[in-house]
Amino acid sequence: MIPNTASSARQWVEEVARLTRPDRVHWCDGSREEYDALVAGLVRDGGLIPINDGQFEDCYLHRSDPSDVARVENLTFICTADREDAGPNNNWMAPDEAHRLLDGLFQDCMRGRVMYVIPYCMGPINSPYARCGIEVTDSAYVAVNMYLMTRMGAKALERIEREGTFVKGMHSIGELDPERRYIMHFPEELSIRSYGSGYGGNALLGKKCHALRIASWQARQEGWLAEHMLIVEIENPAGEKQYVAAAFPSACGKTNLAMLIPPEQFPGWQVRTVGDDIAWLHLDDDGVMRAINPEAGYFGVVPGTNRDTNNNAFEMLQRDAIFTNVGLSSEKEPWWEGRKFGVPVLNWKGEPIRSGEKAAHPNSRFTVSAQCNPSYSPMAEHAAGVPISALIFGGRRARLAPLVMEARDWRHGVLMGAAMASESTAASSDSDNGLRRDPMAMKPFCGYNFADYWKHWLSFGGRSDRLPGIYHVNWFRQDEAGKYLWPGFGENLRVLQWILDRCKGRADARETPVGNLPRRKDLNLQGLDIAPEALEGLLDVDTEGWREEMRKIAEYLAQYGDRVPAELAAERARVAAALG
Ligand code: GTP
Ligand code: SPV
Ligand code: MN
Repeated sequence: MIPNTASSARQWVEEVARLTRPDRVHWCDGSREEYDALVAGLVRDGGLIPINDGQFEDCYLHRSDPSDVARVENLTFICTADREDAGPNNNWMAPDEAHRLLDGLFQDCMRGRVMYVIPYCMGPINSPYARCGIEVTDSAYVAVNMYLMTRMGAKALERIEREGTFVKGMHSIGELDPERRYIMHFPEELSIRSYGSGYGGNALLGKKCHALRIASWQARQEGWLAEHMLIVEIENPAGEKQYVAAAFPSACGKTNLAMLIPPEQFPGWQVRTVGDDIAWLHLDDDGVMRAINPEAGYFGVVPGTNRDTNNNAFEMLQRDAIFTNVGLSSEKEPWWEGRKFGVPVLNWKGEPIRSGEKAAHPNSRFTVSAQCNPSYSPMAEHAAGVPISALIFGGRRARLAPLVMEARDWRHGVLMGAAMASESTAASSDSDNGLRRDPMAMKPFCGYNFADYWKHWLSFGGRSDRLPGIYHVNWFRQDEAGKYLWPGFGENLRVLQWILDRCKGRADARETPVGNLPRRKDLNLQGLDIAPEALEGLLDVDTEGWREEMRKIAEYLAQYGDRVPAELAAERARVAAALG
């Protein structure tokens, strides 16, 4: 077994190499030359396919193994000494057993392969809030993705050597056999072992494994939060800049909200992206909640991206982007459902398209550096992060959840987050199309017992009187025919404007048992084409439906037994009583 006590990066890497036996070890320096050479190698061996040079400069297509197209929640484990620390929200395995299993799989697994050593820094390299790790991997595809998405290479290694601590991540694609696939986390050792998948969150260990599962554990110990949240900067015509962070479950609109383009009726407004997937939140000395984005790039959902929905994303995909599991058009351009032009000829597996079949996998993704985003905020590089005015939770719910509601106070906001539910999406390979509880959008990502996590969230209530307001939104309400009631995308700024005005005490609301909602007159609806009945549905509170919802939330919380904080249970009871 590889001890996790190795103090220096070099010593640890040597130990990993002794176990895995690669032909060669390559320490990544993070230079563009290195990236180009890795890409050239991938092109030679078919791991990347160059796509239309004329239009898409330095863009490539990667086709993953057809059995390896999303995160695998049923094969993802939190390995803590005490099973209760992982909680009912996680799969658990005893650390010794997990190490035995994984060491067996890793033994000699890199024979005939190159082992890439990727030192990375999650967060601006000079930020006190940033944390480092090293991922060793036998996948050059992972190395190039990490180059686009994290601050990796020489600078990160320097910081690691200075600090002497780092998260130790071992990754091998193994045989890509779904029967021999495990994503294991050892929060007590600050280490990760991932075997048998080359896809996204399973393989790019800085992202979900480190920046959420391991970081959430550290955050609880140290008094901060690691969350599945976008961070967006909103500047109004008066030049006032405000920041919000929002948690929506996977494939429920974070990237799109983070890159929002204001509608025509909002002249002078500017929206810029700080982050699109992960936020690390700290209280500063003045009690202000500040956020950094630990990432430096995006691994975003491709389907649905077009000039109308997300022109910033559309623009940034024209150069230096890697597409994973999209189709190809007759022009040899990447093609996906919702692209709106071009004719698909090959599906994501590289086969000629059969009629009625989707060209892109529903969880096909783009990888691109944040530097390519036309709306990238320079504040994303700010070591102290950005001050957060509002925290927003949201889900994909055809019924019940209104367009927007505001929590009465911090405690009610924590309940809103803990009570989140959302329809499943293609982002996880074990989704079943039903509605599932996804508290704070962290069901797949919280590295410890949810009951302890809610307690940690609640503890912020007593630590500052300058906490952000908490809100809940739902862009996905449908009518009986399945049509979305709200136009979404750029128009979501109307909801953000109300939220930000509420934070400044400049907008009205009506109080209801489930929270404060805008009336029609409280929202800026100027120039919006929406049927009055649709709006009424979006701003309605269905009392009977909410009573039933509160019963379901009680059942859900009961799974966590005595560990559920009394304050949270009391808050649920308060809302249930108010509903009558
Ligand atoms: P992860 O990267 O999986 O964490 O997802 P995400 O939350 O960043 O989701 P993303 O923004 O990529 O959106 C996923 C899907 O939701 C895409 O197909 C979008 O087109 C769609 N979507 C995003 N925002 C809206 C919206 O306001 N309204 C509607 N109807 N669809 C939206
Ligand atoms: C998600 O599923 O929430 C993602 C994609 O952001 S992955 O990196 O694969 O987790
Ligand atoms: Mn995500």
